[in-house]
Amino acid sequence: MHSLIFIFFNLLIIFNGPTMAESSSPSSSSSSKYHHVSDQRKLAGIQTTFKLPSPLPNWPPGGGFAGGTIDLGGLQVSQVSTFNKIWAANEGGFDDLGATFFDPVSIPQGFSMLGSYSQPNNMPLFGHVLVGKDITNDPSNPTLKPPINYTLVWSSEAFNIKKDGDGFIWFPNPPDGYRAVGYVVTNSSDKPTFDRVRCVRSDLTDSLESDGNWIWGPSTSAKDDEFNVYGSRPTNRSVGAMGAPIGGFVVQNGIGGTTLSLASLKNLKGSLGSLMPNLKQIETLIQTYSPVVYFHPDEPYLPSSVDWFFQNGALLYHLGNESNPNPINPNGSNLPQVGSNDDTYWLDLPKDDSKERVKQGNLQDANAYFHIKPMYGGLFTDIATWIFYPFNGASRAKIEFINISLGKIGEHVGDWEHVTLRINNFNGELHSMFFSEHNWGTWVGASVLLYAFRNKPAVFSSLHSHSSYPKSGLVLIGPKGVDIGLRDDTEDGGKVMDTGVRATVVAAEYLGSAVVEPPWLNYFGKWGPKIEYDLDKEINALKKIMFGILKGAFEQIVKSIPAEVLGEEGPTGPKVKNNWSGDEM
Ligand SMILES: *[C@@H]1O[C@H](CO)[C@@H](O)[C@H](O)[C@H]1NC(C)=O
Ligand SMILES: *[C@@H]1O[C@H](CO)[C@@H](O)[C@H](O)[C@H]1NC(C)=O
Ligand SMILES: *[C@@H]1O[C@H](CO)[C@@H](O)[C@H](O)[C@H]1NC(C)=O
Ligand SMILES: *[C@@H]1O[C@H](CO)[C@@H](O)[C@H](O)[C@H]1NC(C)=O
Ligand SMILES: *[C@@H]1O[C@H](CO)[C@@H](O)[C@H](O)[C@H]1NC(C)=O
Ligand SMILES: *[C@@H]1O[C@H](CO)[C@@H](O)[C@H](O)[C@H]1NC(C)=O
Ligand SMILES: CC(=O)N[C@H]1CO[C@H](CO)[C@@H](O)[C@@H]1O
Repeated sequence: MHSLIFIFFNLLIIFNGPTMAESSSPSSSSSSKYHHVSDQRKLAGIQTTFKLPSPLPNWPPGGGFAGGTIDLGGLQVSQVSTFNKIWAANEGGFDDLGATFFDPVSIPQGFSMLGSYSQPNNMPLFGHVLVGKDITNDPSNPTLKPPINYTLVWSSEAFNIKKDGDGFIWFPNPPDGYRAVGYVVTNSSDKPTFDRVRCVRSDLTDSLESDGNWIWGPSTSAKDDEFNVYGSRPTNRSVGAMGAPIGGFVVQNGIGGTTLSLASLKNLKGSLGSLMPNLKQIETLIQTYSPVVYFHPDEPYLPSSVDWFFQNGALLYHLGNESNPNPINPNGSNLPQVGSNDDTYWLDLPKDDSKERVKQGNLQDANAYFHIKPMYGGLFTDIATWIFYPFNGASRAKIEFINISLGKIGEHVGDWEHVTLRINNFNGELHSMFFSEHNWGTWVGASVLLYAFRNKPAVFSSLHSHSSYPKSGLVLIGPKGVDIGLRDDTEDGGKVMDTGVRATVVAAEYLGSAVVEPPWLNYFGKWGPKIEYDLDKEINALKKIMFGILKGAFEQIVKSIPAEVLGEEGPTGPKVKNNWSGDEM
């Protein structure tokens, strides 16, 4: 993961809803030694209800994990994933296929709706929305109350689009001391009845924001000056933050539009550990969902275990004593544990002939390292899956039909990459997965993922740079609308790693001392040396092999990479990355 690039091109041709929608419908295949995946399959639409390819295992017993309901502190929540369609737009949104709005049905006895659900029509129906029940037995201060009125936020009446009748979106006006946590959707202009939905006592709420995942708007891409529907997430999303979203949507009514803001729920009980998987449950989760990583057939720089890297000659350098690097103990126990990003230490490849061999990694021995953490008030378990590559190859560029290797640009020693599984703590089902790409990334819902076999999602690692993608092919990172950019190539070419085979849980802070962190995890120095090269020299060397219009195009690419990125700072380990204790993005 070189910190290069992504943000510096004013974006880009990369995965988002529409691209993914072309991909795959998940399917199972029998388990054999090597599983080719095909992403030529067409994703089913909303008429189909998504199910994971294989049945869920029986989770080992213990604690509140997969317990079906969660007590947030006088407010019990349960999740409902059976829906009654209220209204659909059949135009606009992803693939111009529209979106559908639903109410939860088959709500368990005693529970009430907290808000409606919505999703795009171009993917199978897959989602849930929380319903709530007051369990305080205190009529003077209940945790739920009906709204006292509704405000019409939007209606489709003025929109000349293909639609199933007209849709109306209402904001429940809460009584004093309560907040609305979801919208109500109707297919008539009559105000919904007050018993349709409940508002939540303010102390059980936190702030909510759009998660940036577009669900629908009247155009085929989100336009700022139009009405748009997005997924939602709590604003405060650090590990252990208590905001808990109901799984509904938020709307943005053009520029300076609606100010009626919904809240997220908040877990007042706090004890997130009781909702989280214990060690046995973690093992089962990893065996169920461990990502399967496909490397490019031309990839020279494969992963290794950290121990292999240390045992095969990696060296620890200290500023001021560069001529005396030290070998590293297998588990990293002699690495400095300074607890902050210390620029005075770095690792490097061995100096002898084994250098080239170590750069290539050792796939047979490669481990995957897992970090387990509670998210969103304990509603989800995030399982970050880290892979170590001794070496990250040079960036590659595409200029029209020509491939160019950018010399030394982008190369570095010590490359940490990750993907993150997000597991639903009500039932242990995979909810979504984060793919990290350079210093950016993409969330993909479980219904859109490609599965290598059983319930194991496929990950495609890009040639040289090891960015993670949910499908194979070329991704061009660069200015929009031209056939020029840095290229991330991924392909299912026979080199593959099931991260569940040599799986090591390296951190799960909520389990206290049950998981012992390996010493290398608390080495906060650099995993590779700072790379210094003469950029002009590199560029001029490359320009010699180009001609005419290509020279200009090439300069355009290289000039968009800011100078500070080119004199790379040296890569850091998992704990030093921004989101070790935060949400992805
Ligand atoms: C209109 O909404 C009601 C629920 O209020 C639902 O039962 C009905 O099916 C909806 N009509 C259409 C055409 O979707
Ligand atoms: C409910 O809101 C409407 C406007 O949406 C307003 O005209 C009406 O007076 C309100 N009713 C109550 C009881 O506040
Ligand atoms: C976010 O949540 C954390 C953990 O509960 C808390 O310490 C912090 O104050 C919160 N930040 C904000 C801005 O609410
Ligand atoms: C330099 O490194 C060597 C080998 O680790 C060590 O013996 C020596 O004390 C170090 N010198 C300084 C000045 O830190
Ligand atoms: C790391 O390895 C050393 C031997 O090289 C051993 O003494 C130590 O106990 C190990 N530490 C851990 C945390 O595994
Ligand atoms: C460019 O590189 C990609 C990925 O390695 C390869 O598939 C493609 O054939 C190359 N194109 C040319 C013109 O060499
Ligand atoms: C690199 C990255 O994804 N950083 C994000 C980490 O999470 C916070 C929010 O929790 C975002 O603001 C960062 O962009």
